[in-house]
Formats: sequence, C-alpha cells, structure tokens
Amino acid sequence: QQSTKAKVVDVHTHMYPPDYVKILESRTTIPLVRSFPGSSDPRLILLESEVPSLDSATHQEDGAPVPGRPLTKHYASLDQKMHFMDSHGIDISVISLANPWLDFLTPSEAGPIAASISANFSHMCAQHPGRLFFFAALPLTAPLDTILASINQVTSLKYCRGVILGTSGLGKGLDDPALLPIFTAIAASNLTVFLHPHYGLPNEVWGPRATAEYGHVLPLALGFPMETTIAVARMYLAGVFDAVPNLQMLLAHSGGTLPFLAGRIESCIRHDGHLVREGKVGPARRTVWDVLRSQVYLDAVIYSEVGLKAAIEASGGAERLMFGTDHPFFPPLESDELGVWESVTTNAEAVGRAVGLETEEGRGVMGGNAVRVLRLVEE
Ligand code: 5CU
Repeated sequence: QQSTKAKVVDVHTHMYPPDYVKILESRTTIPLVRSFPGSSDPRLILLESEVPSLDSATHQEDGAPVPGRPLTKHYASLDQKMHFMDSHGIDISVISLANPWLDFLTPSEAGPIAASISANFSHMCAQHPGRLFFFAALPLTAPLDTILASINQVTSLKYCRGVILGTSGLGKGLDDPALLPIFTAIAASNLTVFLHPHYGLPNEVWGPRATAEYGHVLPLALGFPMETTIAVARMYLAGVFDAVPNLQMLLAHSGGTLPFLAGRIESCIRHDGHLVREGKVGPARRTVWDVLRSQVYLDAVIYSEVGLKAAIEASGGAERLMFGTDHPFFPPLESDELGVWESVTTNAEAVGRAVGLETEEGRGVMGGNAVRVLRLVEE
C-alpha cells in the first residue's frame, strides 16, 4: 500500500561517481583530486580561488595549508547517500553530478564520458526505485550534434528528470545564441534545467587577504550566487525565455540574488536609453517578474527565513520553491558526519519559519512541489 505521508524531496544533492573521481585523480590542473602528506582523505580542489593554495602546497612552502576540501566517502558512495537521506528524513533525492560537471573535457571525450556518467546515475537510481531520480550532465564541449544526441539519450532514461547546467554554456555564457537549439531540445523533451554555479567571480574581487585568511567564504557565499544572478539576467536580456517559452529552470541557492535584485534589474531596463531606443521596452515585454513566476523554480538552499521569504515573494508563491541540502558539501565540522547535518536542519527550519512545516505551502516546499514538477513517481 502506498504511503499518503507528505514526501520530503531533496532536489539539490550531488555525487561524483567513482569513474568521475578517477578522471579528477588523473588531472594536474583544477578540477583535480590529490593526496597530501598529513591529510587522511585525498583533497578535492575545484575552484579558481583554491589555485594559490594548491600552488603553495605543491611547492611545499612552510606553513602552507592543505588546499581544497577532503574528498570523503560522502561524495562517491551510494550507501552514504542513502544513509544521509535516511538520517535526515528524506524520502526522495534528485541526484546530480557536482560542479564542474564535464566542462573541462575535450570535445572528443565529452560525449562518451557523459553517456557513461548518465549510465552510472541510472544504475544508482535503479538500485533504489522510487527513492532516487537524477539530473544528467551534458557534454557541452562536444559538437552540437553530440550534445543534441545526448539530450535525446537522457530523455529515454527512466529516472532522468532534467539536466544540470553550469553558467558557461558552450564557453560564452547562457545568452549565447548557439545555445538556443540546445535549450529548445531540452524544453521539448520536458526536461528541467537545474542551473548551478561553479566559476564565481574573478579572484581579484576577493582581495589579497582572501586566500590566507578567509577560507572559501567569499567565493561560495557571494561568488556562487552572483554568478547565477548574472547568468539568468543575461539570459533574460538576450530574450532566451521568450525564444524558448516552455523552458523550465530550477535555480540553485534560491536564484542567487535574483529575488532581491529583480526590481533593480527591471528599473535599469526601463531607464536604459539604448534598450528603449531599440524598442525592447514596449508594453508586450514580459518583465523579470513574469519570467520568475512562469519559467523559474528556486531551490530552498538559502539558510535563512529572510532569504526564503524573498524567494517565495519573487516567485509569486511557495509553490515554485523546492527543498535541497547541497549534500555532500557543507558537512558538520565538529560533530559526526554520519549524524545530522546542521546545514540541512538550517534549511528545513527556514522553511518552518517562513511558511510552517505542517502547512500546505510547507509540505509543498519540502517535497510536494518537486514531486509535481519533476514527476517523481516511477513511470
Ligand atoms: O564547497 C564548495 O566548493 C561547493 C561546491 O563546489 N559546489 C557546491 O555545490 N557547493 C559547495
């Protein structure tokens, strides 16, 4: 008998399958995995902002901190994912490859590796039917035909419900006209785009003290959300949402700063002489708000009721918000990683404070919206 209990769904939860870890281990430039003396787990080094500390550690400079973060078993082990779900009351996870996906592969290797990573994810989902679905990674460095064939292929996979995309697109960002056939194919296949940041902002923005003194705080807390905000603003200004009106996007980290800045973006558009002269600000224009309320979903990975309320307001209601954890990132540093993660409870508590966990809205954010939008039932 099917349980009628409201489902809790995690739409923002990553993995690096073992095959992907092997690729990272073979690399000498970021992204890479490397072991360092004195560090029990191998280190995962992903971000441009980690390159200075990688260089210092490589040259064995005195007092150089170990770069990156520990690559614990949480990243690659399916058993750990299931344990994490069970220990946090998560019924269903929509897993995705973590950043930077396949962005660094050569054009010829990208297609076959994308297919094998999707096969890994399909296999993991099939081991826990009804509990796991996935967003596939596309071979964006491959020729267009290969990318379109990959979209076609993942559409046929039983547990695939969308694609995870970074902000670089084919190398020129998401306002690149060359991406339109790709967005069109994704939308026609009824796949949701999960947009996730990776590249942040240039290192100089963080200043000379950042590497030694501020850890990963600035690139992760500010660089990631600004990157998402800029990517979606560029898509909006380029008319992508009008060109592909059935494109549906789920934005990581509650849309970066879009909920807070949408009004300012709108005002800048209405006051821009260039856009007005070009006839781009006429009465038929769909505003940023219109797009947010019809083509955009936001995850609820924002860690405070203040941000969450802004996301709900900007989306026109809680039915466009979906709970997520960002597992395996942000593990507890001072308690057992096999126990409850504060980064998860903070997000659930924010939902409780913003709309209540036992309300229709709260149940929707915690899982009902994801089940509805992403069709999270076995077909
Ligand atoms: O801690 C990090 O670097 C990250 C990351 O790389 N990706 C992500 O989704 N969250 C945190």
